[in-house]
Amino acid sequence: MQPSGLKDRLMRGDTVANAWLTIPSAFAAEAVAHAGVDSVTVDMQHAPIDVATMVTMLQAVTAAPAVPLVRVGSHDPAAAMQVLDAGAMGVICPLIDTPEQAAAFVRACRYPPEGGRSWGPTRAKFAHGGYDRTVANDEILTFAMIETPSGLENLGTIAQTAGLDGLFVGPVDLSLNLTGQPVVDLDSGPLMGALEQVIEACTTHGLIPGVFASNGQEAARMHAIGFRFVTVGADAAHMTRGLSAATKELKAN
Ligand code: 3PY
Ligand code: MG
Repeated sequence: MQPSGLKDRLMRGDTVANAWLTIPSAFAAEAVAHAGVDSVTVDMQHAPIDVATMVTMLQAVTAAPAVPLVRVGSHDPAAAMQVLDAGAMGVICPLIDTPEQAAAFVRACRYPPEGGRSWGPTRAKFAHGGYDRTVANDEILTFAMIETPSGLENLGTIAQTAGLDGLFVGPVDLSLNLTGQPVVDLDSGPLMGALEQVIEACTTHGLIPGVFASNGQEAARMHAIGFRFVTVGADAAHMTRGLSAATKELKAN
């Protein structure tokens, strides 16, 4: 099994640019994976992407110089196991509120004796040049999403979960929970304090600090406060912004 190198880079302290896929299309995934990003995450939580389409998207990413990851839609251990068997090299799990949920998530991503992942890397073995229990346990990235008041409250214990690699902030849900609005405001309000708490928990417990950002400017600000696994935006949003700017440019002349 070929290591992806992504975990190693993150553990060494590198910053990684991650793109977010919401369009259910292998071609869109391929284009995004060639944009110079280090990793690409297929979003199975909010995007209209079914399992069969997700497989074609992972295939497209695997053929490009970017590492394929998936955000699963639920805490069901079967969801994490299925995307790993399909070839994801890491899993982001939404809405982690408790250390028990974090432990169950990590357990689904690690083969025994470290965890309870069932053997069956049906596509992963072709995608990664074979599949090996110990290499997979070392290489597969696990990110628990912090995006609720309970997640924030339990940060200290969630961060101590054995086998967890990183915390990944969902700033939109976190803002919705903290302010009543799904609006990311880094300049006023409680979000910045919450982000700093997550960075501190990662520093204390040796975890990778990850976050979603919707554009380059926001990503740069997240990086400046300490996040190193940084999403630089989602496919559909970048497409809309680019085309909208081009249309405005045309019509301004
Ligand atoms: C959030 O910001 O809540 C996310 O889940 C990012 O996709
Ligand atoms: Mg969210």
